[in-house]
Amino acid sequence: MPIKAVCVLKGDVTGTVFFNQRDEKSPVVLSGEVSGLKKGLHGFHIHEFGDNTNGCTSAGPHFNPEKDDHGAPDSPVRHIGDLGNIEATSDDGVTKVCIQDSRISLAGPNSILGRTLVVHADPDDLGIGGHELSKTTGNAGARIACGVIGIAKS
Ligand SMILES: [Cu+2]
Ligand SMILES: [Zn+2]
Repeated sequence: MPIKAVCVLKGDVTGTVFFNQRDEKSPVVLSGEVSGLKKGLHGFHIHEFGDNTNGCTSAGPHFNPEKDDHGAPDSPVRHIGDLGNIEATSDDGVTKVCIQDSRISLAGPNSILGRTLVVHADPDDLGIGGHELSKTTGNAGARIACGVIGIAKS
């Protein structure tokens, strides 16, 4: 039974991202788009809480049930919520989101349902930038849009 989720991003930029997973053991496929980004890389993460009461700040830190350091999506050492970057190829255009990830899930202990997807102002340095924040946030800067990931109609 496939599982589907959706997130509507709101803030300085806007977007919609769909999540599809064939079954609990399969990778999650993200597809969608974000409009209005500045040209360049933008950190893209699942944060722990689905709480937006004080804007994207209330979403808390990166979703990290295994208490690891921040890292690249393809690194064995990463937060579960670490999805790397999305790249805008021009200013204020539409950026396609096309990500497949095997660590997040839509069910079980690594489920991202009810958590927050965040887009950042700056590039995620994937844990290797040498900044004091590299190992916790990738030094990705401000949270410019976010939305809670909810169950979608299948
Ligand atoms: Cu983030
Ligand atoms: Zn992280």
